[in-house]
Amino acid sequence: MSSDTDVIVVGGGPAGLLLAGDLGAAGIRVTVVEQLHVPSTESRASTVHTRTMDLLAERGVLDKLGHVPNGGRGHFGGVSLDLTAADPSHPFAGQWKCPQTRLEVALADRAIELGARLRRGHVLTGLVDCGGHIEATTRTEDGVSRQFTGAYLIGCDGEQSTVRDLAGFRFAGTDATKEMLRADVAGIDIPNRRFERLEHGLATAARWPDGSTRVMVHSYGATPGDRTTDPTFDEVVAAWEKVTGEHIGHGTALWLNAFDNTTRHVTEYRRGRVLLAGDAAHRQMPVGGQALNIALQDAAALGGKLVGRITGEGGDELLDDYHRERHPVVSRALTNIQAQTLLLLGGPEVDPVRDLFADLMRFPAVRTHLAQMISGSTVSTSSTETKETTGMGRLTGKTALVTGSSRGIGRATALRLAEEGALVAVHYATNEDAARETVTLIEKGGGRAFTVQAELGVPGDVHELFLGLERGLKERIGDTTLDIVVNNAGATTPTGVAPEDVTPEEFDRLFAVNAKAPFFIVQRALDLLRDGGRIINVSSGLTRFANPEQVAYSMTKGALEQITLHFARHLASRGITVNTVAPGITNNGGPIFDIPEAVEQMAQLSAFKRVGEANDVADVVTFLATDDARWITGAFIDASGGTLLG
Ligand code: NAP
Ligand code: P7Q
Repeated sequence: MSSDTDVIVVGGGPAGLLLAGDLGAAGIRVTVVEQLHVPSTESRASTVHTRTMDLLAERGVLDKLGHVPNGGRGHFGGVSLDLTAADPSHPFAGQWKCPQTRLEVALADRAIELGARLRRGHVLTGLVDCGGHIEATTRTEDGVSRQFTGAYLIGCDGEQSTVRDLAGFRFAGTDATKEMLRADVAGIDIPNRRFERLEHGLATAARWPDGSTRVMVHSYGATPGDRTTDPTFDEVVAAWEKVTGEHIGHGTALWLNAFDNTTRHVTEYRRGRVLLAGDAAHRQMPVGGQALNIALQDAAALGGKLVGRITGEGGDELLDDYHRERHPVVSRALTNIQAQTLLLLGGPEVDPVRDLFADLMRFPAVRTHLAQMISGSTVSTSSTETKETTGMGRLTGKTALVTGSSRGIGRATALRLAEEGALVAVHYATNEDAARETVTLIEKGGGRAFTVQAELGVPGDVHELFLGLERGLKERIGDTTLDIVVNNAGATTPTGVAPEDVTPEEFDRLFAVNAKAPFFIVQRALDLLRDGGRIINVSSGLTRFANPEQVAYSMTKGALEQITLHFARHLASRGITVNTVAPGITNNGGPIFDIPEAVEQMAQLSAFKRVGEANDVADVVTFLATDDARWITGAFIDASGGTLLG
């Protein structure tokens, strides 16, 4: 049997149902496949933040929820924080309480009213991207398999997402290092506790209206080990006793659960016709109740883009906008959740940080900032925006290409330029993961960047580079204007090769990557560069410091420096400056910098008796990129910590 639909949503939790309703409202045919036969009654999230309240109100869902009580003050990592600080005049300022089960019922009713089809009892077993459409195969309990076809398939299938696995999304992050146990216990009478950090761990107890008590406990240092099942009541009893001294073993466990601080985030929210939203796209520790809120905010953002795409308002760039919007926001949320986890579950060693944090939280601006981040407010939470509004970013509105910025000096430079507000093209040759990590680091800091792949030193290299660069710029700023070019990528020769042993092939390779490619990059960039632009060539102190083993490499750098001299004259009429930065030995994260004896030896070459750090050089490059360096052109800037002083 086949069932044609525009969008297949896998997972009938809050994110999938909100999305299905939004698509249905726009007249889009949507089928939700959900493995559970009946909605889950398990006790899950209940905190609803301001932005989510807005989303629910806009969709008429809030009215269907009945009374949604205020959830009182919030906290940041257990340090009390009044969330109304995000925007005290907002009608939904603060946090609100609604059990996830009730929310799911209301969202499902709405989705069905708006024409979505909800197919329960279907487990997804396969999906195939057929180019023009997606085919999904499901299996029901009685072994019947069924096919659904749709233009797009959305994985809203939670933490253990099958869609994520089947479609091959990369789920990058870190494994758990801390575990917390939770239980609802009947028949005990213990005092309520709110995130009490005691000598041996953290304890929370809250009496439910039905008389049972929700306990949560972390014994400092407790890790999940290889846990695959829920904890036993005995485990909870033992941990509770260790941390609080109270005995609860005579009670009856109604619900037992463990959670940990595994943190993962997909590197892309879209792969072809498959997109993810909610816990399928990110896993985080459930502190502060952000997961449900982030999931609903994902779904709402995706809904708008999908409607635009399917009704023909825009092309696939709309779907990539979804990734671009949500990835940085969620990355920041994951960072704040990790910080909160440390503040809550770190042992006594985090006490000074907590004290300092509590001290900082006395400042209204800090409270507002944190509360906005948690509330999902649209009010500026990104440092780029802050820089734009305060005029702090020296490169705001500018674009930059940094070749070889997957690692080392190039990565540090990309990060610094982005911190100053530039949109950065992160170029790499083969190390895609590292280049993506550079982009993620930039986005975490509130900046903007994208990757561009091209191996330099081979035929067609510069053309390839500019195809990627121009496409990336066009998608983001609508044109291909370039302000800053940093020729940083460089091939080096292994140490220990005598000048006598340099082969013609090695010599040609070095020249192709280090001199020829930068020349044609500059030539090709001339059409894109705005007047007042910047070209910065990363050479080496070895053009003025003899090291016979590096003669061929140094010759290429000598050639590179000629670009600076001649193009500085050529481009001065356009206000474009061209300069050379010459690092000495610089820690680029390579293995040699892990050997203390080698580092000690290399350090002796600098007047300051240390090796350079990538940021030492990146700061110089960044300075040259700013308007502050407008009067410097054709210069050789020694950034070697005085290595050339002799
Ligand atoms: P690195 O850590 O070795 O990284 C090299 C970067 O260049 C990577 O992003 C790499 O991309 C890219 N790259 C290398 N060969 C390439 C090719 N054929 N085509 C395209 N991209 C290529 O570099 P680094 O040590 O930071 O050095 C950066 C610049 O500073 C170089 O020009 C170097 O000569 C100069 N420099 C370095 C030192 C030092 O001590 N580190 C000293 C003086 C000057 P993948 O990741 O994809 O491979
Ligand atoms: O010694 C360098 C040096 C080197 C190397 O050792 C080997 C490597 C990492 O493969 C390539 C390399 C690139 C360089 O630019 C330098 C360098 O700049 C340098 C070295 C030793 C003493 C002074 C230097 O710059 C002033």
